[in-house]
Amino acid sequence: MNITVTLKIAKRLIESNGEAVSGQHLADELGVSRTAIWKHIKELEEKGYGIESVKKKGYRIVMLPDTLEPLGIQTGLKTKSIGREIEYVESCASTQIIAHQLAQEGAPDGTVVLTETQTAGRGRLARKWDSAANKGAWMSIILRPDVAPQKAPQFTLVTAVAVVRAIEEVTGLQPQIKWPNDILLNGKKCTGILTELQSDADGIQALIIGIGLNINQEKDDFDAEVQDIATSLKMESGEAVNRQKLVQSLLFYMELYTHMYIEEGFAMLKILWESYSTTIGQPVRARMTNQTLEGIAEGITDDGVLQLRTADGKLHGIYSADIEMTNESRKTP
Ligand code: BTX
Repeated sequence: MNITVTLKIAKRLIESNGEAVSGQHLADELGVSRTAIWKHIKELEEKGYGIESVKKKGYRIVMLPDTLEPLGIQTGLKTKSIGREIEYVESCASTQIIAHQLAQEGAPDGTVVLTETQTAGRGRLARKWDSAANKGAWMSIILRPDVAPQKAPQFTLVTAVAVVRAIEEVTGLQPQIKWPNDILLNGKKCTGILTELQSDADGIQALIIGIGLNINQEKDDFDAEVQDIATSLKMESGEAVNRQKLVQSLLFYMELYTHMYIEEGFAMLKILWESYSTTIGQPVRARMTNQTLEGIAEGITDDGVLQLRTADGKLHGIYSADIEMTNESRKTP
Protein backbone atom coordinates (compact mmCIF):
# COMPACT_ATOMS: atom_id res chain seq x y z
CA MET A 1 0.00 0.00 0.00
CA ASN A 2 1.39 3.39 -1.06
CA ILE A 3 1.12 5.45 2.13
CA THR A 4 1.57 8.77 0.27
CA VAL A 5 -1.56 8.06 -1.77
CA THR A 6 -3.45 7.16 1.43
CA LEU A 7 -2.42 10.47 2.99
CA LYS A 8 -3.29 12.43 -0.17
CA ILE A 9 -6.79 10.92 -0.14
CA ALA A 10 -7.20 11.84 3.53
CA LYS A 11 -6.05 15.39 2.81
CA ARG A 12 -8.42 15.73 -0.15
CA LEU A 13 -11.37 14.49 1.94
CA ILE A 14 -10.53 16.73 4.88
CA GLU A 15 -10.20 19.76 2.60
CA SER A 16 -13.58 19.15 0.98
CA ASN A 17 -15.14 20.19 4.31
CA GLY A 18 -17.65 17.39 4.65
CA GLU A 19 -18.65 17.30 0.95
CA ALA A 20 -18.46 13.86 -0.72
CA VAL A 21 -15.66 13.38 -3.26
CA SER A 22 -16.25 10.81 -5.99
CA GLY A 23 -14.05 7.72 -6.16
CA GLN A 24 -13.56 8.36 -9.87
CA HIS A 25 -12.34 11.91 -9.21
CA LEU A 26 -9.86 10.65 -6.64
CA ALA A 27 -8.69 7.89 -9.00
CA ASP A 28 -8.17 10.39 -11.86
CA GLU A 29 -6.42 12.95 -9.65
CA LEU A 30 -4.05 10.43 -8.16
CA GLY A 31 -3.54 8.27 -11.25
CA VAL A 32 -4.66 5.01 -9.61
CA SER A 33 -7.60 2.61 -10.15
CA ARG A 34 -10.91 2.91 -8.32
CA THR A 35 -10.19 -0.41 -6.64
CA ALA A 36 -6.96 1.06 -5.32
CA ILE A 37 -8.90 4.06 -3.97
CA TRP A 38 -11.27 1.69 -2.16
CA LYS A 39 -8.30 -0.11 -0.57
CA HIS A 40 -6.80 3.20 0.58
CA ILE A 41 -10.15 4.19 2.09
CA LYS A 42 -10.17 0.92 4.06
CA GLU A 43 -6.64 1.71 5.21
CA LEU A 44 -7.78 5.13 6.47
CA GLU A 45 -10.68 3.54 8.33
CA GLU A 46 -8.24 1.22 10.03
CA LYS A 47 -6.24 4.31 11.09
CA GLY A 48 -9.35 5.69 12.84
CA TYR A 49 -10.83 7.96 10.15
CA GLY A 50 -14.63 7.78 9.95
CA ILE A 51 -15.49 7.69 6.22
CA GLU A 52 -19.00 7.44 4.84
CA SER A 53 -19.84 6.17 1.34
CA VAL A 54 -22.54 8.41 -0.07
CA LYS A 55 -24.49 6.72 -2.86
CA LYS A 56 -23.61 8.09 -6.31
CA LYS A 57 -21.55 10.87 -4.72
CA GLY A 58 -18.47 9.22 -3.29
CA TYR A 59 -16.63 9.39 0.03
CA ARG A 60 -17.15 11.84 2.85
CA ILE A 61 -15.10 12.22 6.00
CA VAL A 62 -17.22 12.23 9.15
CA MET A 63 -14.64 11.75 11.90
CA LEU A 64 -10.95 12.45 12.30
CA PRO A 65 -8.77 10.09 14.31
CA ASP A 66 -7.77 11.37 17.72
CA THR A 67 -4.06 11.51 17.00
CA LEU A 68 -1.48 14.23 16.57
CA GLU A 69 -0.21 12.86 13.27
CA PRO A 70 1.12 15.54 10.89
CA LEU A 71 -1.59 14.98 8.31
CA GLY A 72 -4.39 16.06 10.65
CA ILE A 73 -2.37 18.90 12.16
CA GLN A 74 -1.15 20.31 8.86
CA THR A 75 -4.49 20.18 7.07
CA GLY A 76 -6.00 23.58 7.72
CA LEU A 77 -2.94 24.85 9.62
CA LYS A 78 -2.79 28.64 9.25
CA THR A 79 0.94 29.22 9.66
CA LYS A 80 3.78 29.96 7.29
CA SER A 81 6.68 28.39 9.14
CA ILE A 82 5.74 26.86 12.53
CA GLY A 83 4.55 23.30 12.01
CA ARG A 84 5.38 23.12 8.30
CA GLU A 85 7.91 20.45 9.30
CA ILE A 86 6.59 18.02 11.91
CA GLU A 87 8.52 15.14 13.40
CA TYR A 88 5.86 12.84 14.86
CA VAL A 89 6.58 9.79 16.98
CA GLU A 90 4.00 7.74 18.83
CA SER A 91 6.19 7.52 21.91
CA CYS A 92 9.57 8.86 23.01
CA ALA A 93 11.62 9.67 26.09
CA SER A 94 11.23 13.43 25.63
CA THR A 95 10.44 15.60 22.61
CA GLN A 96 13.12 18.01 23.91
CA ILE A 97 15.80 15.38 23.30
CA ILE A 98 14.63 14.78 19.73
CA ALA A 99 14.31 18.50 19.04
CA HIS A 100 17.84 19.23 20.33
CA GLN A 101 19.17 16.52 18.03
CA LEU A 102 17.20 17.80 15.02
CA ALA A 103 18.32 21.38 15.70
CA GLN A 104 21.94 20.27 15.74
CA GLU A 105 21.39 18.52 12.43
CA GLY A 106 20.08 21.79 10.92
CA ALA A 107 16.28 21.43 11.21
CA PRO A 108 14.62 24.60 9.89
CA ASP A 109 13.00 27.34 11.96
CA GLY A 110 9.48 26.30 12.97
CA THR A 111 10.11 22.54 13.07
CA VAL A 112 7.79 20.87 15.59
CA VAL A 113 8.33 17.57 17.39
CA LEU A 114 5.07 15.98 18.55
CA THR A 115 4.35 12.81 20.45
CA GLU A 116 1.44 10.95 22.05
CA THR A 117 3.38 10.01 25.19
CA GLN A 118 6.76 10.58 26.84
CA THR A 119 8.53 8.14 29.12
CA ALA A 120 10.93 10.78 30.49
CA GLY A 121 9.14 14.09 29.89
CA ARG A 122 11.00 16.80 31.76
CA GLY A 123 10.25 20.09 33.40
CA ARG A 124 12.61 22.74 34.72
CA LEU A 125 15.53 21.71 36.94
CA ALA A 126 15.23 18.11 35.67
CA ARG A 127 11.81 17.65 37.24
CA LYS A 128 9.52 15.01 35.81
CA TRP A 129 6.68 15.96 33.44
CA ASP A 130 3.78 13.52 33.52
CA SER A 131 2.77 12.83 29.88
CA ALA A 132 -0.25 10.48 29.75
CA ALA A 133 -0.69 8.59 26.47
CA ASN A 134 -3.04 10.09 23.87
CA LYS A 135 -4.52 12.57 26.35
CA GLY A 136 -2.37 15.64 25.92
CA ALA A 137 -0.06 17.34 23.45
CA TRP A 138 3.62 16.97 24.23
CA MET A 139 5.68 19.01 21.84
CA SER A 140 8.88 20.93 21.22
CA ILE A 141 9.15 23.81 18.77
CA ILE A 142 12.50 24.70 17.21
CA LEU A 143 12.91 28.42 16.55
CA ARG A 144 15.93 30.15 15.06
CA PRO A 145 15.29 33.81 15.85
CA ASP A 146 17.91 36.38 14.96
CA VAL A 147 17.97 37.94 18.45
CA ALA A 148 20.56 38.31 21.22
CA PRO A 149 20.74 35.42 23.76
CA GLN A 150 19.54 37.72 26.57
CA LYS A 151 16.21 37.98 24.71
CA ALA A 152 15.65 34.24 25.02
CA PRO A 153 13.83 34.13 28.41
CA GLN A 154 10.98 36.26 27.09
CA PHE A 155 10.13 33.49 24.64
CA THR A 156 8.73 31.57 27.63
CA LEU A 157 6.42 34.50 28.37
CA VAL A 158 5.46 34.89 24.71
CA THR A 159 4.69 31.16 24.56
CA ALA A 160 2.53 31.44 27.67
CA VAL A 161 0.43 34.13 25.98
CA ALA A 162 0.09 31.93 22.86
CA VAL A 163 -1.03 28.96 24.99
CA VAL A 164 -3.65 31.06 26.80
CA ARG A 165 -5.03 32.45 23.53
CA ALA A 166 -5.26 28.96 22.00
CA ILE A 167 -7.03 27.49 25.04
CA GLU A 168 -9.44 30.45 25.10
CA GLU A 169 -10.16 30.11 21.40
CA VAL A 170 -10.76 26.37 21.33
CA THR A 171 -12.46 25.80 24.71
CA GLY A 172 -13.75 29.16 25.92
CA LEU A 173 -11.93 28.54 29.22
CA GLN A 174 -9.97 31.46 30.68
CA PRO A 175 -6.55 30.33 31.87
CA GLN A 176 -4.16 32.43 33.89
CA ILE A 177 -0.38 32.63 33.79
CA LYS A 178 1.78 32.15 36.87
CA TRP A 179 5.22 33.67 36.30
CA PRO A 180 7.16 32.52 34.47
CA ASN A 181 5.96 29.31 32.90
CA ASP A 182 2.79 27.82 34.36
CA ILE A 183 -0.65 28.04 32.82
CA LEU A 184 -3.37 27.58 35.43
CA LEU A 185 -7.07 26.85 35.41
CA ASN A 186 -8.81 27.34 38.75
CA GLY A 187 -5.40 27.46 40.41
CA LYS A 188 -4.23 24.12 39.00
CA LYS A 189 -1.59 23.61 36.35
CA CYS A 190 -2.84 22.64 32.88
CA THR A 191 0.29 23.47 30.88
CA GLY A 192 4.02 23.74 31.48
CA ILE A 193 6.59 25.45 29.29
CA LEU A 194 10.31 24.71 29.18
CA THR A 195 12.56 26.91 27.05
CA GLU A 196 16.05 25.63 26.28
CA LEU A 197 18.79 27.23 24.25
CA GLN A 198 21.50 26.17 21.84
CA SER A 199 23.96 29.02 21.44
CA ASP A 200 27.59 29.69 20.55
CA ALA A 201 29.88 32.70 20.12
CA ASP A 202 27.70 33.85 17.18
CA GLY A 203 24.56 33.93 19.35
CA ILE A 204 21.40 31.81 19.45
CA GLN A 205 21.58 28.77 17.20
CA ALA A 206 18.21 27.43 18.23
CA LEU A 207 15.56 27.81 20.88
CA ILE A 208 13.83 24.61 21.86
CA ILE A 209 10.47 25.49 23.35
CA GLY A 210 8.87 22.52 25.11
CA ILE A 211 5.13 22.70 25.76
CA GLY A 212 3.17 20.13 27.73
CA LEU A 213 -0.60 20.61 27.40
CA ASN A 214 -2.95 18.56 29.58
CA ILE A 215 -6.00 18.16 27.39
CA ASN A 216 -8.26 15.14 27.88
CA GLN A 217 -6.96 13.53 31.09
CA GLU A 218 -9.23 12.55 33.95
CA LYS A 219 -7.85 12.91 37.47
CA ASP A 220 -6.78 9.25 37.55
CA ASP A 221 -4.70 9.65 34.39
CA PHE A 222 -2.22 11.78 36.35
CA ASP A 223 0.51 10.32 38.54
CA ALA A 224 -0.55 10.29 42.21
CA GLU A 225 1.99 12.97 43.16
CA VAL A 226 0.52 15.57 40.79
CA GLN A 227 -3.18 14.68 41.01
CA ASP A 228 -3.91 17.52 43.45
CA ILE A 229 -2.01 20.21 41.57
CA ALA A 230 -2.68 19.29 37.94
CA THR A 231 -5.76 19.67 35.79
CA SER A 232 -6.76 19.17 32.17
CA LEU A 233 -8.95 21.15 29.79
CA LYS A 234 -11.50 18.33 29.85
CA MET A 235 -11.63 18.30 33.65
CA GLU A 236 -12.29 22.05 33.67
CA SER A 237 -14.74 22.29 30.77
CA GLY A 238 -16.49 18.95 31.24
CA GLU A 239 -16.00 18.14 27.54
CA ALA A 240 -13.39 16.30 25.52
CA VAL A 241 -11.30 18.74 23.51
CA ASN A 242 -10.18 18.16 19.92
CA ARG A 243 -6.40 17.86 20.30
CA GLN A 244 -5.69 18.60 16.65
CA LYS A 245 -7.61 21.88 16.76
CA LEU A 246 -5.87 22.93 19.93
CA VAL A 247 -2.41 22.23 18.51
CA GLN A 248 -3.27 24.06 15.26
CA SER A 249 -4.48 27.06 17.21
CA LEU A 250 -1.41 27.02 19.44
CA LEU A 251 0.97 26.89 16.46
CA PHE A 252 -0.93 29.79 14.90
CA TYR A 253 -0.58 31.99 17.99
CA MET A 254 3.04 30.91 18.48
CA GLU A 255 3.86 32.19 15.01
CA LEU A 256 1.85 35.38 15.46
CA TYR A 257 3.33 36.31 18.84
CA THR A 258 6.92 35.19 18.29
CA HIS A 259 7.02 37.27 15.10
CA MET A 260 5.48 40.19 16.96
CA TYR A 261 8.15 39.89 19.66
CA ILE A 262 11.02 39.58 17.19
CA GLU A 263 9.85 42.45 15.00
CA GLU A 264 8.28 44.89 17.46
CA GLY A 265 9.78 44.00 20.83
CA PHE A 266 8.13 42.91 24.06
CA ALA A 267 5.99 45.98 24.93
CA MET A 268 2.66 44.83 23.41
CA LEU A 269 3.12 41.26 24.57
CA LYS A 270 3.96 42.45 28.05
CA ILE A 271 0.52 44.11 28.23
CA LEU A 272 -1.14 40.88 27.10
CA TRP A 273 0.96 38.79 29.47
CA GLU A 274 0.13 41.04 32.46
CA SER A 275 -3.57 40.92 31.60
CA TYR A 276 -3.48 37.12 31.92
CA SER A 277 -1.20 37.00 34.93
CA THR A 278 -2.30 35.70 38.29
CA THR A 279 0.98 36.81 39.85
CA ILE A 280 0.99 40.57 39.28
CA GLY A 281 -0.25 42.69 42.17
CA GLN A 282 -0.28 39.67 44.48
CA PRO A 283 1.70 38.75 47.58
CA VAL A 284 4.07 35.94 46.61
CA ARG A 285 6.95 33.86 47.90
CA ALA A 286 9.79 33.42 45.40
CA ARG A 287 12.03 30.42 46.05
CA MET A 288 15.38 30.72 44.34
CA THR A 289 18.35 28.39 44.56
CA ASN A 290 20.18 30.59 47.08
CA GLN A 291 17.37 32.45 48.89
CA THR A 292 13.62 32.89 49.36
CA LEU A 293 11.96 36.29 49.19
CA GLU A 294 8.43 37.35 50.10
CA GLY A 295 6.71 40.46 48.87
CA ILE A 296 4.34 41.91 46.31
CA ALA A 297 4.88 41.03 42.64
CA GLU A 298 4.63 44.48 41.07
CA GLY A 299 5.09 43.61 37.42
CA ILE A 300 7.62 42.41 34.87
CA THR A 301 10.23 44.48 33.09
CA ASP A 302 10.60 44.64 29.31
CA ASP A 303 13.19 41.89 29.78
CA GLY A 304 10.63 39.64 31.46
CA VAL A 305 12.22 40.00 34.89
CA LEU A 306 9.73 39.79 37.79
CA GLN A 307 9.73 42.86 40.05
CA LEU A 308 9.21 41.88 43.67
CA ARG A 309 8.87 44.51 46.40
CA THR A 310 9.73 43.22 49.86
CA ALA A 311 8.32 44.63 53.13
CA ASP A 312 11.42 46.84 53.58
CA GLY A 313 10.46 48.68 50.36
CA LYS A 314 13.29 47.26 48.26
CA LEU A 315 12.53 46.24 44.67
CA HIS A 316 14.16 42.96 43.63
CA GLY A 317 14.56 41.69 40.07
CA ILE A 318 13.80 37.96 39.97
CA TYR A 319 15.21 36.13 36.94
CA SER A 320 14.28 32.59 37.86
CA ALA A 321 12.32 31.15 40.79
CA ASP A 322 9.42 29.01 41.88
CA ILE A 323 6.55 31.24 42.86
CA GLU A 324 3.93 30.53 45.49
CA MET A 325 0.97 32.80 46.02
CA THR A 326 0.93 33.57 49.73
CA ASN A 327 -2.71 34.70 49.89
CA GLU A 328 -4.26 31.35 48.99
CA SER A 329 -4.05 27.88 50.42
CA ARG A 330 -3.67 26.03 47.11
CA LYS A 331 -0.12 26.11 45.91
CA THR A 332 1.42 24.97 42.66
CA PRO A 333 5.04 23.85 42.39
P1 BTX B 1 8.17 22.83 35.89
O1 BTX B 1 9.49 22.47 36.46
O2 BTX B 1 7.68 24.23 36.03
O3 BTX B 1 7.03 21.86 36.44
C1 BTX B 1 7.29 20.52 36.78
C2 BTX B 1 6.42 20.18 37.96
O4 BTX B 1 5.03 20.21 37.60
C3 BTX B 1 6.67 18.75 38.46
O5 BTX B 1 7.66 18.74 39.46
C4 BTX B 1 5.28 18.35 39.02
O6 BTX B 1 5.11 18.84 40.33
C5 BTX B 1 4.32 19.11 38.14
N1 BTX B 1 3.84 18.29 37.01
C6 BTX B 1 4.43 17.25 36.39
N2 BTX B 1 3.70 16.80 35.37
C7 BTX B 1 2.59 17.59 35.33
C8 BTX B 1 1.46 17.65 34.47
N3 BTX B 1 1.28 16.85 33.42
N4 BTX B 1 0.54 18.61 34.72
C9 BTX B 1 0.68 19.47 35.75
N5 BTX B 1 1.73 19.46 36.59
C10 BTX B 1 2.68 18.54 36.37
C11 BTX B 1 7.25 22.73 33.46
O7 BTX B 1 8.28 22.47 34.33
C12 BTX B 1 7.70 22.48 32.03
C13 BTX B 1 7.10 21.25 31.43
C14 BTX B 1 7.42 21.08 29.97
C15 BTX B 1 6.92 19.76 29.46
C16 BTX B 1 7.10 19.66 27.96
S1 BTX B 1 6.23 18.30 27.31
C17 BTX B 1 7.04 18.45 25.81
C18 BTX B 1 8.47 18.81 26.12
N6 BTX B 1 9.27 17.63 26.30
C19 BTX B 1 9.72 17.52 27.56
O8 BTX B 1 10.41 16.58 28.00
N7 BTX B 1 9.30 18.58 28.29
C20 BTX B 1 8.54 19.49 27.48
